[in-house]
Amino acid sequence: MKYFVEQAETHREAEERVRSKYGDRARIMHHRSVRLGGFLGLFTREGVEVTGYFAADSKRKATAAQVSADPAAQQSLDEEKRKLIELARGGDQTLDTVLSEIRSLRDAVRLPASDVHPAIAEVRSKLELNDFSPSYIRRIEDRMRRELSVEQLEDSALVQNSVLEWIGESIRIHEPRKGGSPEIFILVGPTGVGKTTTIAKLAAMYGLERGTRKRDIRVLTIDNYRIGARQQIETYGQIMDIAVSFVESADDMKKYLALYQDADMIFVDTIGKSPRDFRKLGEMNELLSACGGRARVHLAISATTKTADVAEIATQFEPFKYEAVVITKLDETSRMGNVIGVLAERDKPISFITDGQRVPQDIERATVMRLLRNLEGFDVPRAALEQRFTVA
Ligand SMILES: Nc1nc2c(ncn2[C@@H]2O[C@H](COP(=O)(O)OP(=O)(O)OP(=O)(O)O)[C@@H](O)[C@H]2O)c(=O)[nH]1
Ligand SMILES: [Mg+2]
Repeated sequence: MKYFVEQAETHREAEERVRSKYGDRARIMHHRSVRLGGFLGLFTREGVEVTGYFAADSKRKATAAQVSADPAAQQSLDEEKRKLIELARGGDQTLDTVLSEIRSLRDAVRLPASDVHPAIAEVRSKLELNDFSPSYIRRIEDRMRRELSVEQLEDSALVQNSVLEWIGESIRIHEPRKGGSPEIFILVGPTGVGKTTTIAKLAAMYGLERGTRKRDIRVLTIDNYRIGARQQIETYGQIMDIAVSFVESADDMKKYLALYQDADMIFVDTIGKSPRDFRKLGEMNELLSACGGRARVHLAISATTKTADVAEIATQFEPFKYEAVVITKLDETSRMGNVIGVLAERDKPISFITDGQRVPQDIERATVMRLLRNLEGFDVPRAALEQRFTVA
């Protein structure tokens, strides 16, 4: 089989070049971004390289679809098979010749499957760049094939906006429900994801307005064991003038809840747990169950977590019946397709996003736009998408 390689500045230019140079039998198999031109590695510019092959002459070889529909094509394929068998029987033919005939026959039958439109291939590589899982990427590609015509696939802005809209649709944003008073907010999650920092940010966000007290806020922490942990939350409490109490048992928890029954909100910081430490997770769940059914549990997951780990965390913290996820450390990565994908698959909403170490500034309510804007390689058109995803 004959192959070709062509370079150009854009996909469309590369395709046109292939079509005018090689005609209708040229099939593009693969494309990739390359640097073009330049001198000694300097002054290069972005470009595209396409690789492809020449489809078999339709008079001689038929595609699978044609074979099933056309008796003449079937006859031609049978003829190919017969020749192949004869070749295999003929003692003077080498195995290589036989194998090469098998390969060309297989290629003729498989042709349509290897034709991936460059727009689909480009979206695939952008989604891979953002760490979206193969199953999430497959769903987006299927939707492109189903919902976008060939003309629409040529329109790169339209393709990008459609894909961003579909990603946006897969993100669920948590809608806080008004519970009884005091509201109890519990944050659980793996070690070091930023739970304590987030609790301090939330306490400030809900409790203070322009530095003055807005609501009566209390903080409980069940992290008494590690050196420094107690001091960390105590310091935040002192800065914000918010009372912090330390809880060691379910009885302690009940005692403090009774004591703070007139407060507006109680935030509960917890000890970071490995999602594999089932025994400790169980113990903590028992302690937290003293808060009763009206407590709202949120799970903190760092945006920097690997896909497989996000899935494991989401599963192992399920016994806490968390109703939403706080994504932390968004400032540390733009590759967060993993988190978006896993939460979309589990239909879990996102409540808050934290994007820095500063307390209390670096926290905001999650919005689809904020998450889309963080994606790598997409140029997010604010006006078009903001209208689509603005929270009422
Ligand atoms: N870059 C960045 N760092 C953060 C963010 N949130 C927290 N951190 C940092 O992450 C580190 C751990 O934060 P903690 O709040 O102690 O995390 P934790 O989940 O309470 O940790 P454990 O209690 O040990 O499980 C600290 O250095 C924080 O300053 C964030 O949004 N972005
Ligand atoms: Mg902590």
